Amino acid sequence: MAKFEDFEGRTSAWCPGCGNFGILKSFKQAMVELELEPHQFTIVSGIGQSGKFPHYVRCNTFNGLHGRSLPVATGLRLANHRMPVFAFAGDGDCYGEGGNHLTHAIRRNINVKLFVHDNQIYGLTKGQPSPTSMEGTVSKIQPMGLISESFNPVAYATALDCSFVARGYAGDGDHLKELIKKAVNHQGFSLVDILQPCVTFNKVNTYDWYKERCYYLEPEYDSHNRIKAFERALEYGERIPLGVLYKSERPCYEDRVPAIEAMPLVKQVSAPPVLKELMEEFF
Ligand SMILES: Cc1ncc(C[n+]2csc(CCOP(=O)(O)OP(=O)(O)O)c2C)c(N)n1
Ligand code: SF4
Repeated sequence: MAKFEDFEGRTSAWCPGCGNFGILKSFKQAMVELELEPHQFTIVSGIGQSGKFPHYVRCNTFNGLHGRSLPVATGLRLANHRMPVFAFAGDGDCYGEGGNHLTHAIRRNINVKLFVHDNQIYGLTKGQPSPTSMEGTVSKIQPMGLISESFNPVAYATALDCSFVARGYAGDGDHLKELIKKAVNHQGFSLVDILQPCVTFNKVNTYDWYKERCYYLEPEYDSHNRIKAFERALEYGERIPLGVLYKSERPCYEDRVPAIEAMPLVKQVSAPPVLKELMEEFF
């Protein structure tokens, strides 16, 4: 069985105190407890501080383009649907530039687990407001305050009947680890929006700010009740619920593709020789 240290990747370039460290630790602990070995899963990312995540985990990885972690993850699942695929993205990466991919991954119900590092800011490009920044946020490029309303990812995903919708917090590693395990064990597209303090550029949504507001869903909370889930998903401000907000058991996309019913594409006979010759003409 793999140990925590077996997932050790390269030395991190994140700022000391960044919420990303909590996410990294919880993820590795979850892999250990799920008894997954580094070679047994793949993680993909887009661009941003969150996009560096695959550099810091020893496993199969792919660092894609800004906003494009989900198309890559979808392709990987169709090539080998026996391999768990975890997508990591920033709030700007996923809810901004990659928003359209999110919509269609939810609609298709591709069996990918998406973990969004939601620091309510563009971290890597030095603190511009992102889709989840609160209205009125003051930044260097919005000195009079942000005039757009904030995007609510968990309400959006619930409205789209997303198969698994959860919210975690980078400041509570044990709770986040359990959420990651639940998302991995769920069959279907899973979104875990993770509140992540950015200690360098986001001086509003700090560890103290979250501590005052975050609360845990009660044990008797019914995550299958979509109307109630939507009510909870809309809560953001004075109180912020953490936990599995919504679950909907729907068939996964991979289970409905006839071409991979018998075996994954990677195990199927490779292209006929004539195609190989044609391809070689291009090199
Ligand atoms: C196509 C494209 N557009 C814009 C950029 C510039 N860019 C790089 S990272 C980034 C913002 C990342 O913010 P977010 O996704 O919130 O991640 P964080 O860095 O906060 O983790 C932007 C706009 C890019 N690299 N590629
Ligand atoms: S800029 Fe913010 S998000 Fe990026 S590493 Fe530093 S604290 Fe983390």
